[in-house]
Amino acid sequence: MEKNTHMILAMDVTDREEALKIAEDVQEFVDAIKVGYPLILATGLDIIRDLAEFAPVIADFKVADIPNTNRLICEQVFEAGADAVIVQGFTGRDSLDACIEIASEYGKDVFVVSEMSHPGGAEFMQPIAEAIAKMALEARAFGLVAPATRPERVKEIRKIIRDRLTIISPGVGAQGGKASDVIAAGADWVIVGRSIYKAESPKEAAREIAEEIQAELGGKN
Ligand code: FNU
Repeated sequence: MEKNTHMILAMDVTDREEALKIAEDVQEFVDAIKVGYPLILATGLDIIRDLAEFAPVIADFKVADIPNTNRLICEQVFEAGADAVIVQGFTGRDSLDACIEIASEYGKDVFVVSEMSHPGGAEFMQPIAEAIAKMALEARAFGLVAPATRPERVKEIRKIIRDRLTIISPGVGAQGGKASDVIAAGADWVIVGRSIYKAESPKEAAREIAEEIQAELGGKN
């Protein structure tokens, strides 16, 4: 995945035409589009290929099953045209390895959730987040998903993985996180959903956040 704008759009609308229109409008400001259950259950798996015309697609299925089922899920995701898949880490090393094995067969990427961004994410996941980050590093995942709502946690995760894995960070805007803070804390990409797709002008909303990120980076990328 190329790192230009440092921004990923979470496309959680449930209408195909709306999704395609937004993708077209904001494509210059995003490095990838993340799709998950809301859009895929509403419109079908083909939406992945349709959106891939505009930007690489990350399939946010938070895959969390036994290795064999994980393997079958990841095969479907990559056959459908996704460039990356988001999987849970708490299911353990064998489950993660199954996803990474399939991803490498397809030449695609796996992101592992270490700790979720909502308040409940601090309840059970935060205490095991560092261990998940270490496992993802050892398993050679492509990156981690860490909370933009808690930039200090992104900093901790960054210390563990150093520059060997990437970090994508949801929770900017609607959940209270600030793009520049989480980029400063060490995230490679912020993930933004509602603040863009619910804005009166998704394009202008995306432009504003992209500019905030560029200002934080001061052109150093
Ligand atoms: P927005 N998401 C998240 N927190 O928010 N995949 C996590 O810890 C995580 C995620 C997703 O709040 C969420 O499902 F692992 O509207 C949604 O698609 O900006 C997006 O990130 C955030 O959307």
